[in-house]
Amino acid sequence: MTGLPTFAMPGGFLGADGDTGGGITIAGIPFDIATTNRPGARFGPEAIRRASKMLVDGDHPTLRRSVALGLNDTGDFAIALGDVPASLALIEQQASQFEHLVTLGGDHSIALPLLRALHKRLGRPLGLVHFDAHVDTWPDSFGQVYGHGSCFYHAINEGIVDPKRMIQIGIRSPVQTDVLDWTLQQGVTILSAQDVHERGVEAVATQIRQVVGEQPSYLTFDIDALDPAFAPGTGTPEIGGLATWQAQAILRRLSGVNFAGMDMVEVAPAYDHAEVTALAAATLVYEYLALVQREV
Ligand SMILES: [Mn+2]
Repeated sequence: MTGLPTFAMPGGFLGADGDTGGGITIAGIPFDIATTNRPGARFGPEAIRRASKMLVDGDHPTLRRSVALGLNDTGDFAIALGDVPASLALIEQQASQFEHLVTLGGDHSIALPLLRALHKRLGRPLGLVHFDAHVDTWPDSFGQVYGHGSCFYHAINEGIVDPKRMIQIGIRSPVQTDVLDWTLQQGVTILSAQDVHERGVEAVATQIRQVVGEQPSYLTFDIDALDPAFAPGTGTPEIGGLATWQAQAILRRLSGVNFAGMDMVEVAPAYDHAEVTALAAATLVYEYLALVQREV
């Protein structure tokens, strides 16, 4: 093995540099003022990038080539400090410049402007594969309209996401019955964490494929879909969640899904231990990259 040891590599995700043009672009979004509980996800991008370096000392074990090849890391998006609506507008504007964007959050509110930008680019409603402990379809969070628990309420109402092609995986938090009922009435498929445990990863992957179909889809991954034992570093942890291996095994079974982008959100390093949350987030992004590169 030659070259720099992993810990000495450049600071981009998987050691990727700035824009080499085309392909897939990584961007960080250090934004967490739309959180409802513990803040801190503004430090997520930095922690995920640092943890990702350990993944580049060999080829992907099933893709059998380097996931870092041809990857760009454009750095962090600008945000408007202290201003949620202005930040969401800025995020949408910056996201619209990239063909295939993978973002490192940041809290989940960033998914709305990212989906808005992608919807404009593709000109049709998207399918959504949504890993989370929370449905994130609250009309507001304690009065905050664009809080991190409302991103998919807006995405559905704005016609950006087709709720009949939307599936949530890992859901288990307390939720008002009217919010849950509204979500189901839109046609969203909800798989609880218990469903995943009881049915197994193969059945879950099959159902994801059936729901999103062949049209373009987006992957949004709230790290709190994982159990706090595997991902303590997040703002709103809920017990009974997915094991890291389950999330990885489900993702690896989604080859062929027409993914047009991804975000990894809610990694809050201040509550992490031994970087396990950051490493889980980095590795799941790595699995997504391997998945979409398989289609090239
Ligand atoms: Mn969540």
